[in-house]
Amino acid sequence: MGDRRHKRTLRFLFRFGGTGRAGPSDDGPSTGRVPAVLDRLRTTDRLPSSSGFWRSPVRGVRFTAVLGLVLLVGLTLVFVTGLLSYAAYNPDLAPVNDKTPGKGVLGFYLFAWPTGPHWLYRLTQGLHVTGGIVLVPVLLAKLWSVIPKLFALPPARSVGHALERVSLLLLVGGALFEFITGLLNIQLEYVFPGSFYPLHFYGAWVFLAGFVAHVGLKLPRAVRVLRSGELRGETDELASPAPHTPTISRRGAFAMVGAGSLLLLVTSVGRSFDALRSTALLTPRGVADPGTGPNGFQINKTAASVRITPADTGERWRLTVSGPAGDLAFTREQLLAMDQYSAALPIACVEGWSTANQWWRGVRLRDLAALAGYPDRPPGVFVESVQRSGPFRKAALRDNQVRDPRSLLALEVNGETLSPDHGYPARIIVPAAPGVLNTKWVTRLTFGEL
Ligand SMILES: Nc1nc2c(c(=O)[nH]1)N[C@H]1C(S)=C(S)[C@@H](COP(=O)(O)O)O[C@H]1N2
Ligand SMILES: [Mo]
Repeated sequence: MGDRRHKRTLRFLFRFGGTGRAGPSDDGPSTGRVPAVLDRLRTTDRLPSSSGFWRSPVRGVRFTAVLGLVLLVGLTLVFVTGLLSYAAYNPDLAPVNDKTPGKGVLGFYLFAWPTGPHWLYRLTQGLHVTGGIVLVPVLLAKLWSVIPKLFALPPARSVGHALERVSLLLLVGGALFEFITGLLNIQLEYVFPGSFYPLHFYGAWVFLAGFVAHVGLKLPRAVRVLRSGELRGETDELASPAPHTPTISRRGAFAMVGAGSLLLLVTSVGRSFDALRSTALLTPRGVADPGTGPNGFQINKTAASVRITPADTGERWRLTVSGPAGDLAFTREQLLAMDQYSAALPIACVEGWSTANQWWRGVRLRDLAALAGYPDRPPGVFVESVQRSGPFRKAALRDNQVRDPRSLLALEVNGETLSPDHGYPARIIVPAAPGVLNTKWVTRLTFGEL
């Protein structure tokens, strides 16, 4: 029967615009599918705007719906942990912490980042970065599954359809932008000096606008399609009208996407766990080999890379503590003579990597606040390092962070003097805070004035 239909089509093509190269004898053995010669003749199907152009038998609303639901959950997690990451910087506390001062109402959700549990930022930022990496194959598969619609003509059938397509532009453009800026930032370390934060922050909100619109429009259908198991009378506008013979089943296609995500997961999670660090193939290391021993853990920037010389941190170095009691200067020996406290805390970087707890030892920030003139309820503190240029050489900490008895001006780590690369002579360590707030090579603490 199919053969007869082909013949009819052939006759039609011969009368209207056929090339004349093919004759009925070229029809070849009947395969029940469109003969190859017809493929060449139907020139309209060679345009991506024609549904006949897209012939993968894998495409279909069910395939797209499954990927869509995975992304709904996954991207929501990545978005929320991203917002948390911004809040964790304490941007509303002081201009020095805020890379997007023009955010206006987009900062509505900011709150005082807590100091516990001490692994909080390790968790949220690990989820943000590793989650984003793992979702890459799902995102690509989802975009592939709907690509025929990108070329569908007319571009807009109605005002509603035009609005929907604009929302898709925000969604797809926003998602690709966020993935690309995020991946570049963690792979290449600050490729957009200073501008990564605003790009990634505003891009996230553009993405969200498209995401919310898209979920609102599509979620009911996706759930219906997946619940009922079949399309009851609905057309599958994503399925090819003339699919190729399958070379992979839908299940196989899902398995392929899943395997891609799994591969990214096993080569990424190591960024969050010391024992797996060597498996984190996709994680750049600030310093390829931090060595062994007490100071042998991940180093973000070395002292040399930010041009800190032994003269900056040697005999002449002082810690200035200021507050209502005036300016007090201390040598490292004087700090070591004060009451020393220990805290087991990790370093957790915005780039997603984190270390296990390190055993820090030094002077409590609240004790230094008391010396500065705040014996009871210490306020926040403005921290400055000897570093003369570059980002993250200054930071502001909130009062809850100063008050936490585990917040230290650390002088030692894991039982040894801090190494130059980990912030000798003194560095900040605060529970649950992002690495950027753990200023190294500290030289001045100003309590109460941020
Ligand atoms: N002065 C100064 N302190 C700094 C930084 C910096 O660039 N300059 N980088 C911060 C960042 S982004 C991180 S993740 C941690 C890393 O600490 P580590 O190198 O000891 O692991 O240090 C923080 N302290
Ligand atoms: Mo960092």
